[in-house]
Amino acid sequence: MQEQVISDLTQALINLDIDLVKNIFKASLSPNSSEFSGNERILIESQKRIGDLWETGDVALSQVYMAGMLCNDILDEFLPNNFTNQTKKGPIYVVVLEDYHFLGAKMLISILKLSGYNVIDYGIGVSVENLVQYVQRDRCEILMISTLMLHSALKIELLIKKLKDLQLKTRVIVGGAPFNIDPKLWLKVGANATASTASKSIPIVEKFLEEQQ
Ligand code: B12
Repeated sequence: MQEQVISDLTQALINLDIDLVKNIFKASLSPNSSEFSGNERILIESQKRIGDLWETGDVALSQVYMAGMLCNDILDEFLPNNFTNQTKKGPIYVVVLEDYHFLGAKMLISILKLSGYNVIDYGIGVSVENLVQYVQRDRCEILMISTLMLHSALKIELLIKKLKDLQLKTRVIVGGAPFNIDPKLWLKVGANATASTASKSIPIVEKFLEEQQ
C-alpha cells in the first residue's frame, strides 16, 4: 500500500502534476495531524527516488529542484501551523549548516513545534563561524543540525571543536542524508546523537531536556 503511494507520488512529482501530488498526499494523511511520521516517510522516500533517478541520468536537476519545491508547498499547506500543543519546552535551536537543502529541517521544525517545543530557527546556509557566534550568544543547550551534503556534515567536527574550546556544553543532534548513509558518522564528527527521521529525534530531545533538569 505504502509502496504504491510512494511510487505514485514520485511519478506525480516528476511530472510536476501539482493537483495529483496534493491528492495523493491528502489521501495518505493521518486523521490525527500530530502523527506526521507516516507521511514523512512517503516524502523522504519519493525525494530519495527522484535523487536516484537524477544520479542515473533519468531526470534533470531542474526536475529534482521542482520536485523539492512542490514538496515545500505540500509542507506549507498540510503541516498545521496553528500549533495548539504549545507547552514551550526548550528552546531547541535548529540550523542547516553550510547547505541549502532545507526540506528536512523544515519538517524537523514543524515536528518539534507539533511536539510542543519552542524552536529557534537559525536558517539555512549558515557558516561554522557564524553558528559558533550564535551558539555562544544564545548559550544554546540543544542544537539540531541538518546537512545533506557530506562536506557540510564533516564541518560539524570543526564546529564541535570550537564549541568545546569555548567550554560551551551544547548538546548537538545531527541528521540528514550523510548520517543515514553512514550510521557511524555522527560519532566521527563528535555529535551527541542522531536520528534517521525528524520524528525519531523527539525522544532524544526529550531525554536531553530531562537530563538538564
Ligand atoms: C531535493 C534535493 C535537492 C534540491 C534541494 C531542494 C531544497 N531546497 O531543499 C536541489 C535540486 C536544489 C538540490 C541541489 C543540490 N544537491 Co541535492 N539532493 C536532493 C535530494 C534528491 C533529496 C533531499 C531532500 O530534500 N529529501 C527530502 C527530505 C524531507 O529528507 P531529508 O532532508 O533527508 O530529511 C529527513 C531526515 O534526513 C531527517 N533530518 C534531516 N535533517 C535533520 C536534522 C536532525 C537534527 C535530525 C535529527 C534529523 C534530520 O529528518 C527529515 C524528515 O524526517 C538528495 C538525495 C537524498 N537521498 O537525500 C540530493 C543530495 C542531497 N544532493 C546532492 C547534491 C550533490 C546537490 C548539489 C551540489 C547538486 C549540484 N550539482 O548542483 C546541489 C547543492 C545545493 C546546496 N548547496 O545545498 C547530493 C549530496 C551528495 C554528497 N555526498 O554530498 C545528494 C545526496 C544527491 C546524490 N545522491 O548525489 N538538491
